[in-house]
Amino acid sequence: MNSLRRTLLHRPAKKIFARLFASNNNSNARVGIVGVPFEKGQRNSGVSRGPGVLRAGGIVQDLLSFGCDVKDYGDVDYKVEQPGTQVNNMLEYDDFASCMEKVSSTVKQVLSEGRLCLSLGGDHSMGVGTIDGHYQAKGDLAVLWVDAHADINTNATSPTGNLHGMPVALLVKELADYWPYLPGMDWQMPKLSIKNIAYIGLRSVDEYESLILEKFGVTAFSMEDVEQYGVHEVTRRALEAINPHGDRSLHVSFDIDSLDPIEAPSTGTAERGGLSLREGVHIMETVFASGTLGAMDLVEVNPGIGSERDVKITVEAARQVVRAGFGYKRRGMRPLLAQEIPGLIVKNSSQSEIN
Ligand SMILES: [Mn+2]
Repeated sequence: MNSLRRTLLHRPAKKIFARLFASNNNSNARVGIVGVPFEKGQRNSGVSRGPGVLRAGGIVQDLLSFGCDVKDYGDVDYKVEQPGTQVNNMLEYDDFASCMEKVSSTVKQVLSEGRLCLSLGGDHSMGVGTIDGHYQAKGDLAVLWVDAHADINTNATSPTGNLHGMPVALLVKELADYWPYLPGMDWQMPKLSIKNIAYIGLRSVDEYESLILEKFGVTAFSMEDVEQYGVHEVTRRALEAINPHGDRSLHVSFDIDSLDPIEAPSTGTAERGGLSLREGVHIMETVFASGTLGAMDLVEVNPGIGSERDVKITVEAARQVVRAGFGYKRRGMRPLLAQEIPGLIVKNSSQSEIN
């Protein structure tokens, strides 16, 4: 007994644990990161700096720390293809159409290279690009839209003309006939079924949006549902409704304003009475456990809003939500074995804060 004990004590801890645990609970996810510094879908400046502050805040190191293999594809860059093209009640339409085409092709590339895609916004209009790219790579999708807002206005119903309130309406086939012809958007076909989208966190829904949700029987869990059933049950029901057999690739579009402004104050359309950070993390832990995640967006972090402390806690909240989605467990992770220590590939080092 004594000699065995001595032998163990003379080995490095890593080796002992390598023997004790044939398997481990680390993630080993392969992740591609895409920055989308686009802010023309709304009127607050600053949200284009979201990808920068999230990278600087440590979002990449977080993923590396528990075994993810990360490739940073840098920020999406675009040039306006048809400058001056306007569509009624769609602000900055020409920039939007050109940028989202690039976002779509980049997300498609990440997924086709066998990685999960994490897109960092940017405002929520980028969901048109990320979900289109995901659809092109994987076909029939399930979409979980975690947000205080439904983002399902058309240009005919939007009270503001802000494109970040319209992405869901642009993506779903059931609303295709409600749009005029959209020049420069021929690359984007509304293929997604509204039946395969579920919302969690709603608490600021416009009148016509409410009408659409009701008319199409959309799976929508607002804050009172979270209160009544609890976040675990709501998430379980949402995933069951949009992906009953688990055979669709899941896209989670996570607006940081789904969280209560106490948790995430630096965002452009904050609504009080939102999800706690714990509830946001729980949603993403449940998503990871489902094994269906294909891509995630983290949008609307705006470092131009609030104090330095506000920005800091907003970025920290975003980091916790993201790492949960890619396999981090609050009960703790096991140490990485030597062969699992991941690499980091940076495609465009000038756009990355890490090195
Ligand atoms: Mn929102």
